[in-house]
Amino acid sequence: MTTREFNFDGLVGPTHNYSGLSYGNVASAKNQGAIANPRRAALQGLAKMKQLADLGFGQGVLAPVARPDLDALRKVGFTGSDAEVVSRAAKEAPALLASAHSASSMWTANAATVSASADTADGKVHFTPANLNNKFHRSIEHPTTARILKAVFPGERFVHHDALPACPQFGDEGAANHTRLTRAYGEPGVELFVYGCSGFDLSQPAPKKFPARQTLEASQAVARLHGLDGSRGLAVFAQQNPDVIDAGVFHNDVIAVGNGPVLFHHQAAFLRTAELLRTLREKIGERFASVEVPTSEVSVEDAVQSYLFNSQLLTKQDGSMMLVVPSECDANIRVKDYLARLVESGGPIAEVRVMDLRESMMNGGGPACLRLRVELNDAEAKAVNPAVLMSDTLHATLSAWVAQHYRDRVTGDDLADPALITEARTALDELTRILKLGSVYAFQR
Ligand code: SUG
Repeated sequence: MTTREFNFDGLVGPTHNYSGLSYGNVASAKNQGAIANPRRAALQGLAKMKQLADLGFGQGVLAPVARPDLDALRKVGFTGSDAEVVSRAAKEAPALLASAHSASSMWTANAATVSASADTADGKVHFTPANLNNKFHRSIEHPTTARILKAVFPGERFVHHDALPACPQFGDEGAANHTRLTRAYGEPGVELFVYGCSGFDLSQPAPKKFPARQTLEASQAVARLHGLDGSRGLAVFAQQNPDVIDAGVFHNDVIAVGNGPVLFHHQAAFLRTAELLRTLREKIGERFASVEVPTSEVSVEDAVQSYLFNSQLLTKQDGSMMLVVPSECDANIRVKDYLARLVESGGPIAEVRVMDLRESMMNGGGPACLRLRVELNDAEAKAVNPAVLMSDTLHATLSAWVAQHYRDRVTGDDLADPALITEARTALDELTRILKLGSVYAFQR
């Protein structure tokens, strides 16, 4: 039986826009008010999926949640017809209108935390959708995300939990703060949960400027739910360095990425680095390798600007590793030079591949944000809804679907256009048929 990693990328939805909704995310703030191109954004994402599928990696696609979310606006007091709700929100609360339109579900690293069956006490793959409690526009994703995950991973091999209680003490951002390390796929591993602060013990270190979105207690709850009790896989909890959160590292995957026995991370990523690396070496054994990037070579600021660590670290068929980085890494001379030295060094990372994901990057979402990793053995892979697995045909179908339904320009003003509601619904209704998801959207139920 073979076990391999699949990446499930989020498809960018038709209302992709730049509204500066994510305080603490430097790119989101910087690009507030910029003109978005949803069509280009979706095609960039599909091109990444296609490239990785062509290289032989397991690749799937996750549908976006439906936007605008008019129910979310009705819940906060906007009444009347759909068009009236949108026009009142545009006048009285533009930030709420933007929240209801955000295409943020594209960043599926935040969709859920996933534990491999090799790690869990009951030998099943576990999913906990992230409550994304720190930002209103993201906190309204999980009900639909949960339905989509159930439609993609059906049957008894998969266990779907509810999102954690929706309060800041249980703030949970999903796989963006979770990395699975293992000697080899299919073997029990260490699930590394990285949190920003304690939700209950306020005497613990915490960032001073920007919010810590993930709490220790949320990470512990997910580990308990998934049965990571050490009988097979083991949960390890480590705190993010609060200073890097204040420098714009709003998720751990902006400063570290792991795969197999390798952890690629910045020197300043964690609060107690030496202790963490010792634990990982002890649990994973000799093959564990830390590739630590020193501040003297790449500053935290360059890491945040280039998204060097928001890369995909993938094991190729020959066993060597490849790093998929955004083109912003190529444009930053210090990062580019570092990557050249990294490949020459003869370490575990043998290749770097650059991809253009600019539309997503302008909202702070790089290659790693756009994908949810799921390790699957043969039997589990067979149980996945086959309509979501990337192929030449699916890529062509989805590209044509995007070309037919997506605008190439969306500004803040466009969000008040009621025509966007119908356009998005028509597109997504058709998408659920292409991906054979059933009626996952509220407007279909
Ligand atoms: O939650 N940006 C997302 C980016 C998420 C990146 N994901 C990971 N690092 N895994 C966020 O901050 C910006 C939307 C706007 O400003 O319009 C936004 O939601």
